[in-house]
Amino acid sequence: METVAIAPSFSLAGKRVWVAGHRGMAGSAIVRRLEREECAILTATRQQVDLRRQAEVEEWVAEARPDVVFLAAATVGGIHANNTRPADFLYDNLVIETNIIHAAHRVGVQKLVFLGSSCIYPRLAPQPMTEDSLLTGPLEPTNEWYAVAKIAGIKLCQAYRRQHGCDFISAMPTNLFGFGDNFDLQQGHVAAALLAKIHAAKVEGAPEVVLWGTGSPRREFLFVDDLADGLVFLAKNYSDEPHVNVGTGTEVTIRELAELIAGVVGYTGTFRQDTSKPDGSPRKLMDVSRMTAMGWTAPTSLREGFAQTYRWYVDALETAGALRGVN
Ligand code: GFB
Repeated sequence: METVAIAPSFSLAGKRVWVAGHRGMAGSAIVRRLEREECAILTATRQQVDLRRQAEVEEWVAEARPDVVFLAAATVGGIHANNTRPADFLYDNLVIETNIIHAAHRVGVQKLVFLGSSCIYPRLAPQPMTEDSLLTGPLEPTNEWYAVAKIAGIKLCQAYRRQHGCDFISAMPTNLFGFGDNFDLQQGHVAAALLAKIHAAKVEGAPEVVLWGTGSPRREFLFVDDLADGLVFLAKNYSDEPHVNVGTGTEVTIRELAELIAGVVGYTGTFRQDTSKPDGSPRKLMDVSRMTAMGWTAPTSLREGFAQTYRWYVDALETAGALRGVN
């Protein structure tokens, strides 16, 4: 097994911790996790700071003076969103990470954790994908814009570490799901889209649900609250240049995912594949031996994670329905 140097423990106690992107699925999970630490959590709304505007970011960071930053702010989406909005995915993500990383350096942030993505690896990287497979081959075309921006973020952290001695680290989450996901059928990722579609089919009594692509691509899914726990673990225990994969090390086909979600939702209809829609990467499975060697593994099973997410989703629909009734 790989050995990874555990850094002398970095304490969050008494620190001012900025979660950039706290309204998003990953950012809000990080806030939930940090509530168990003895730190002050800082957040900024979009009205307070447009993270794409350098002057606004620098001004806010200079005033807020965070000691620690979790950089979870990003323009994200599923395969269709990535494929059809390449400028948003490249521009927004490059500029957000550049502004925050540079501002963090200027005010002397003690620790910054940058969030990347498993799509940084080559489309046909050997599986499971080790951190070392970065930049060894061509990217998956449906999300290369997002991937290029995230690779730049890793390199920014490494460059500021080398040139300025900043303790900036990068974590690469695998495909995520959980509370606060984007359940939009066009823009969302597969996990949220299938949960929403399968729930709607159950409620409407529809006999079948359409899945995009062939159903055979393989993906790894991590419950977002487990991701947040892994990120806090890394903030405390890791301080080095290489980025670190955060996943479960297990995978399912898209078809198996649909069947698992149907079991959670209680849907008994069938699935039809729409092969006019893209498959994307044939397989994306993380090698998580660096995290495992440091002593962290994801605690929540796929079924339990989806059961919790489904309960959250039904509650959110009911709350939205009740609010519509009031207004
Ligand atoms: O999560 P997802 O949209 O993106 O999953 P990626 C796409 C896979 O799920 C493809 C299939 O194989 C699709 O054909 N699929 C089946 C569906 N039904 C659906 C559906 O209703 N909606 C969606 N969205 N897909 C993402 C990147 O790639 O990986 C992100 O787009 C990020 O930027 C993430 O990097 C980690 O897994 O292909």
